[in-house]
Amino acid sequence: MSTVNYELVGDIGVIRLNNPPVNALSHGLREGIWGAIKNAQGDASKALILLCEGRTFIAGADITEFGKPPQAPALSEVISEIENSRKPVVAAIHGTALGGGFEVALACHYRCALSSAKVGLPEVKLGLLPGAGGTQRAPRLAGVAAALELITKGTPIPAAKAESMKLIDRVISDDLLKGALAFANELIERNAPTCRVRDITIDPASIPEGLFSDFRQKLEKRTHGQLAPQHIVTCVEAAVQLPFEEGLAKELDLFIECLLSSQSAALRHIFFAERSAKKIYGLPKDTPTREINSVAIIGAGTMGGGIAMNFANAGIPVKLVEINQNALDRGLAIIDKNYNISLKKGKLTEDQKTHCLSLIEGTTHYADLTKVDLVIEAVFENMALKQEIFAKLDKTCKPGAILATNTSYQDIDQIAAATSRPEDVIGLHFFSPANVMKLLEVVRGSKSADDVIATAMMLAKTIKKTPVLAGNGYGFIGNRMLVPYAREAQLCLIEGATPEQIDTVMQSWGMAMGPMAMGDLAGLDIGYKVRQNLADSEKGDPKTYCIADALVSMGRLGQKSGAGYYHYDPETRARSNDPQVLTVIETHAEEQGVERREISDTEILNRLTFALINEGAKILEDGIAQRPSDIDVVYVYGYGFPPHRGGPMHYADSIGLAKVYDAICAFRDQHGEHYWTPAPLLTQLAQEGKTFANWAHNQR
Ligand code: T1G
Repeated sequence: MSTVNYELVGDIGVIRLNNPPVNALSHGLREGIWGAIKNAQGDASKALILLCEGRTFIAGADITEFGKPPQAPALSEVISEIENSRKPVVAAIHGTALGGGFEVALACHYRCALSSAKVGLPEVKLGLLPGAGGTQRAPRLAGVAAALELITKGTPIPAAKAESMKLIDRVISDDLLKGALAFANELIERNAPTCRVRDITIDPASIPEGLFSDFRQKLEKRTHGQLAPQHIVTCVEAAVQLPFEEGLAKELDLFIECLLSSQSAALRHIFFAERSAKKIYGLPKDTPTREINSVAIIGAGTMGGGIAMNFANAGIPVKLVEINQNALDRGLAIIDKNYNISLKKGKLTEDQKTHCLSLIEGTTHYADLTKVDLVIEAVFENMALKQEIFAKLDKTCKPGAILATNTSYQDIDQIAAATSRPEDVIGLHFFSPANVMKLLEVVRGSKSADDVIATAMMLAKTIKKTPVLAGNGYGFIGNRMLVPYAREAQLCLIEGATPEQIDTVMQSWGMAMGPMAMGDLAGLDIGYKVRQNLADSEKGDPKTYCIADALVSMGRLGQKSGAGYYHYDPETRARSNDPQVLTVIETHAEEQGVERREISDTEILNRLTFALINEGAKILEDGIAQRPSDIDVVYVYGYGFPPHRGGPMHYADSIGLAKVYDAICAFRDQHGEHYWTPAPLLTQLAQEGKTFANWAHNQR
């Protein structure tokens, strides 16, 4: 329920907005602002302040209202009321003034903000563009080049930077109301005008030749295939070339086009999917959590080091455990190197780096772990070793300590069985590089206690990860779906495609990286080593790995050896096609009795994406994922699935489950039912004309 209160403080009319949790511009709030500004025109106030209760200034339009019938006053009407006020209106910003919230602030005549505040126009992350004048006002204050970066990136900026860009007039160090009142009184004393941003004009001659076209080209490389970014450039161009009202009209047209696009629907789906993933069916909201004030990581390899950084970055002391000092020193050196990379990128200061490193203490003694609240095992994927470690932890760690494994696919219950406290055991599956990737699969064992699960989900927010709860089954959610995806890539390869064709199809469709290039990045020897420990009967269909193993046998391990499916320039690591690989492919196709054929891009795309969807349906049937949107979060945040396609399950809904089902039946007829039997849930929903989203709704 939103409220808008008005109070006269001396000569200043203070308008306080309150619409928990983030003061989104719901219909009620828009009505309240509009009325308060209108009513204040006739009272004794000489200036007005607009500020918010709660944790933040207005954080944007109310996304939950999108797609519903519009209710007056529209945001544009509220903005006009503010801008045409006869008295100066001052926006007083704290928290994050985002999207429509910052557009309201830009419509005010002046803006002040707490030094801790951030402002931004993140609409592009929802497949939108600022639809309430942001593309017209921001360039008038900050300049065209800065506005293009701000709006196409969508990343909020701190108040001080906004002030340097003239987006904020005054930064306030402590008490926002007090500072805003003092600023407003200054304006009154100097009889400051109600200066409207819309009245600023941009001289077209001031724009460097080719600025817009060069920016468009650079942008396309970063956002290929996305609608909103290019439309933002068009809007900013209009801010230079057209009168304000015409620029506003242009912005509205393109905003509506974005709003109605499938890309925006997908991105808004992911926005809410990420938030609903934190909610666990059957776990009461008030489930207690355990305090985590100290952590230990077993294993200082790439993963262990990255995981340790997450906790140090959150200010939590970490003990990093290795079997000997050499291994420990290597691990600590990797961490130092990673911090230096972040330092070079300006992601942290020297002091912050020093502080984080001071929180990471190496040890080779388990005896140092007796008081830690959480241990995360991050050694290589050997079950016997993991069980040995958990048995030791069981004897060493205090009662109530949470014992977690970072395994990427192994049985949590089998690991928990090595302890006397399976209720304290859980999976925390990080993704490499662990200090960068947002996704965290929280894997519940059959005996994991509720408060352990709740603690893991809470901890994800502390270390800035996006958690998704997964059940304990091979590969959990993401890696289980990766198996058929990789399988189909390998089969397309041996049946007639090339690495470049497969990767080009998937990358131009929107995947961050194609499967062959991904294999080269991760290392072809990973799968090879796993298969070396398996009997032939356990390795599966040789057509799905013979090429990769042949390349490894030739010393072509991927990027790390300078060659894999591609050749890599030793200096730049730029990849190029290698005719030698085609020879390997053709040789093994012949050995496997496969007659290579022309494979269309569409077949490649559908075999790889529908394999994901079919496995996702099975994961839902098995109860490994709580909801289809959780699977979407996993694949977008952990596997480079294009967010503007919403994740595998949303994508399936968007093209229609009947189409997916029919295609899978055709693949079954062509390639056999071993790989292509439609999942029962997919079959049922397709036949009922339903979507995965419908199914999720009924599961609540
Ligand atoms: N509308 C409706 N609900 C919202 C919302 C919004 N704009 N933002 C957040 N929520 C809900 C969210 O779903 C969650 O609900 C709760 O608030 C807490 O959010 C015209 C068209 C502000 C940085 O893109 O970035 O303006 O799960 O868990 O981590 O040009 O929320 O509790 O039921 O994220 O502290 C532009 C989106 C909109 C900002 C706070 N604005 N929000 O992060 O909390 S489009 C945005 C955020 C627009 C104009 C255009 C973050 C946050 P529940 P949370 P948080």
